[in-house]
Amino acid sequence: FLFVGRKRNLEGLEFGKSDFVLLDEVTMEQFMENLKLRFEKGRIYTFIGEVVVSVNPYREMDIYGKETIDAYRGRELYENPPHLYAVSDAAYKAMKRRAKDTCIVISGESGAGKTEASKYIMQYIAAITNPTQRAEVESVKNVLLKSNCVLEAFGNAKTNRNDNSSRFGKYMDINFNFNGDPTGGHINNYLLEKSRVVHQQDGERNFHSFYQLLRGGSNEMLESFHLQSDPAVYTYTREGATTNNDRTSHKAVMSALNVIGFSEEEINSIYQILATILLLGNMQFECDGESVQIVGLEAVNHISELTATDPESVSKSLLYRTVATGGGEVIEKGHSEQDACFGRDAFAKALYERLFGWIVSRINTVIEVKDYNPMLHGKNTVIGVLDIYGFEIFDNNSFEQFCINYCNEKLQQLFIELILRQEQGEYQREGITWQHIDYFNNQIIVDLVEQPHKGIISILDEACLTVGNVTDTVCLDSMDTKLAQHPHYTSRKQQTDRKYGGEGDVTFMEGFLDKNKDMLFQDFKRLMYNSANPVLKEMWPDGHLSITEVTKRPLTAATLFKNSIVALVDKLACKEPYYVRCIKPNEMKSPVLFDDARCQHQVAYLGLMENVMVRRAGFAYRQPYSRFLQRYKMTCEYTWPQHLMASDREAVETIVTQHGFQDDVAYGHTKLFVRTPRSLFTLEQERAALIPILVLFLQKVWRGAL
Ligand code: AOV
Ligand code: MG
Repeated sequence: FLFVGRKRNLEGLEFGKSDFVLLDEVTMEQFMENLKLRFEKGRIYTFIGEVVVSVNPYREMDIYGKETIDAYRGRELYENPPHLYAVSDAAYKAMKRRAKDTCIVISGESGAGKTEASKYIMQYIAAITNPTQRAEVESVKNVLLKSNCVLEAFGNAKTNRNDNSSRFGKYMDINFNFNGDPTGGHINNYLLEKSRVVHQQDGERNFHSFYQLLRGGSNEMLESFHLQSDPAVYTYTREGATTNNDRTSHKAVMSALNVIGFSEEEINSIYQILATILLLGNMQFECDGESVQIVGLEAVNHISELTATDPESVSKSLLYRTVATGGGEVIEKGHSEQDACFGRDAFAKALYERLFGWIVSRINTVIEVKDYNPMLHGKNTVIGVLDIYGFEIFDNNSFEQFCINYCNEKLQQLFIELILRQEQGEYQREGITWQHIDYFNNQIIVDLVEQPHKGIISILDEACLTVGNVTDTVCLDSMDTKLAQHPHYTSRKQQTDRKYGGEGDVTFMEGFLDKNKDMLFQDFKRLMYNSANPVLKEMWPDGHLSITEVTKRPLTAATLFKNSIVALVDKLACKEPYYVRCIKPNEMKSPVLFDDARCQHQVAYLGLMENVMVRRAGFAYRQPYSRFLQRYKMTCEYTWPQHLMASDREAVETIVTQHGFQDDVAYGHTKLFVRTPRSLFTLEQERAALIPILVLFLQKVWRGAL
């Protein structure tokens, strides 16, 4: 009776099954029925074993407060209803108790709730650590949390799928000391969608930061930057309207930058760069028959003032480029009007990309772990949180969607690998025999994209490096020929099927080669390197190279991206993974609509059914003997007082045998494995039936009746 423990917070069956492995049968129908029922009852999280499936509620939920945090802190996964906090706590416990590096991988399509989930996870970790409120730890936590606000302002934008869509990938390591308190962290960012700086699809916006500056910047600031507050005035922000949020967000971002430790000078430089980009966007060129000129020199003066460069160099870099001739001679070549526009846009995009990269590395210098001595402080462990751009299909899909969707395929591959490996590893460690389960293995899709010589990236690179006029269409033709036999390759020209997991076809080719080449004239780099503003200069270290020193064939954007994603996957693969699988319930951002077809589609391509099957084909539940005993000993009359003498395992065997499900279990070295949920149900029911009797009994004891 002493083992009733703290009050458990389990849900009733009217909310459906809290774990998909508990379904009576693993059919898509039952899976969907359960998912829908839970969504409608406001239960947005459901387990598949240790994986949390989340459905975006599209409304504020009262499930993230202090009380909930307290309920999950330090508890085992199955002791509470499914929640992000349960998986966060599991990752934290593994890290703290077993000194394991862990990671939480959040996946799902655009708008499914990944970024929100990553923030709740970080808030949870912040809330449960540093109980003694040590100032230096508090400050690390504060910076980690505030970095979200800054990165979202500069890296997120409204798309047609999500009003706050991440346009970069983010992987954040949080470091912990032997006490389990955060000591620092590191952020890796992946391919920012910089083309958005100069062009957005209908109904979309540029990055939030621009509107925040225009709406939230003080009059003095805007005046000194030569800006007007109306985004409609600027070509780069013309399409997107500001919202009321922009003003409040601007304040929050300024304050976050301060808290993180950006100096006044640095903050000012950040906004000067944004202003420069907006002014660049409005710059026009005209051809007077012979040479190309800038229309209206005022903008040149403003840009030179904002970037601390001289006006002649600004206009020169916009109108000419330095080229090395075959004979080693260096000449200045005037741009055509078209080249000038291309150069201007490439410059604007590069300014933003470098600014973003610089902000991330500046945050990293603040949060990097300093003075950590493993001899003194014990092993330095990490929890990594991955929140990357989700799979997306638009009416027009381009190079960015190709990269984003490739990245999602890679993560799906990792999920397949690790979930299988994790299961197999656990059975092996515990000495249990295990039967293999078959999956659709998307490795074939990953190979199609990344294989050396024959993959899509290689074919693209080849086209980019070929001298002469290789157009997007020529490249597509070459791809159509080379990949004709591939079972998963089609192009719009051949137009039959689809290539990626989404509905409809995803084809993309226009502008691919330019985006892959990602060319920026060296003249712009030199211009920025020569800036008198040290912050700006720092962002362009490669600007000191003269045209003859510049590497002829830099790696292409796709190859750089591929390399960074391969490195990311390696980093994740050596950690103990925890998964959050996000589902978007509908396309209307509605809190009540559950679009069956859309949801089923996501369940299918996320491989959730296979996930349940693997979990079930093996053993649905596993629990360390001590835990099992603690929870169920009350259901067995023989364990008292024998259990005092017996080992935990022997006592568990007694309980199992008494309930007659000895054929349904396997005994591992440290854990009991239960094959079907039925057995556990029996125990749970019996336990639930006993609790009121127990409570009555205890009340009587209190009152002295017994
Ligand atoms: P994403 O990160 O998965 O998309 P977000 O996390 O930005 O998606 O979620 C999209 C929107 O859904 C948010 O702005 C919220 O309005 C709402 N939402 C998501 N999760 C919750 C929640 N737990 N509670 C309340 N509202 C929520 V993308 O970055 O586009 O792939 O690239
Ligand atoms: Mg996001």
